[in-house]
Amino acid sequence: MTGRAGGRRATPQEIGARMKGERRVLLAVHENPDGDALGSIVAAGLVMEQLGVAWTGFVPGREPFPPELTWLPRLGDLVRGELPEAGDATLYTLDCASAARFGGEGVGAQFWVNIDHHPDNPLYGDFNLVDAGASSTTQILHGVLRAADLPLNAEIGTCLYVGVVTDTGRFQFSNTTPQAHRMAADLQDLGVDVHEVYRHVYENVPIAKVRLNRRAFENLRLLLDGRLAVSVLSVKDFRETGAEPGYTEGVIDGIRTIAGVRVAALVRERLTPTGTPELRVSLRSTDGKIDVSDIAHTWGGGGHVRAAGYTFHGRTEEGIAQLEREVAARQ
Ligand SMILES: [Mn+2]
Repeated sequence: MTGRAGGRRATPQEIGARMKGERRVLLAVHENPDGDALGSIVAAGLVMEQLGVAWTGFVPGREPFPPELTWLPRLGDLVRGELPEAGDATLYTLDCASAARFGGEGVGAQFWVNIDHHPDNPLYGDFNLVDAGASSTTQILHGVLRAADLPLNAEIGTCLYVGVVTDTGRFQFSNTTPQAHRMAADLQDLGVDVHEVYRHVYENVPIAKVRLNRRAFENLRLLLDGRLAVSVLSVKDFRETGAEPGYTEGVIDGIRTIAGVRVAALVRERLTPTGTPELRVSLRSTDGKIDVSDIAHTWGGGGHVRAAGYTFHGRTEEGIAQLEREVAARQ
């Protein structure tokens, strides 16, 4: 699905005004949610609560959330699995590069608001607030709250902060803009405890995740003279370390630190219910010169220039060989 008939770009003020007038909303984010997705959906839910708007939050899939994020408020209220009927509720999708990413193609929403920062977002909503220059979706939300004078307190601010601190790699990645720092300063002024967030997100790692990380380094392959680093995590690696699927969050950030690496890839093997092999591939471009979202598009995935992902249907060696060819063709 591309745009809806009559769909258009909307300003933060327009989105904020619409939020104030809502009676019921359905909030949704993408499958395998990261800190930005969960921070966005929970922050938006808390804002709705303050406005007296009834809200339902939906996260596709049934896999547990990444352990470093389970302390966020209201996660237990989020609906998993099947997308609920929108009914008369306005649908807000957050951090979703495409309608397919939250499983919502054809969802019966009367009005659809699309808030995102992925450059390849096709503006599928009735209102689209898509800013590829924003470091995180929570930064765009913060802009909406400030532009329309919507409720913002330390609890909401903490959720917004989690999105920006994780999506910018703790204010280190190339998307760390002055605006990201200004937002962080504003949130700190509201009472967000940044060290407490750091403790929760980065010093609360389950030992099984540390072991999984070690496996990722043990399984590392340097290809194309060290310019492509690929690590494979097999079903066996998860079983033997006791790690859950959500434990891979951030593992690729270790792989990308290796000197000389221009593209880092983390390949997770999965078996579909029918028993056919499937790979979830995450990609990072370290210097930004190789557009990994372009590579991800080859297999129907997407993302940003420097961070993207896709699903490969086939065997691991074939998937890696094809990835190697695509990277080689772009350097
Ligand atoms: Mn994001």
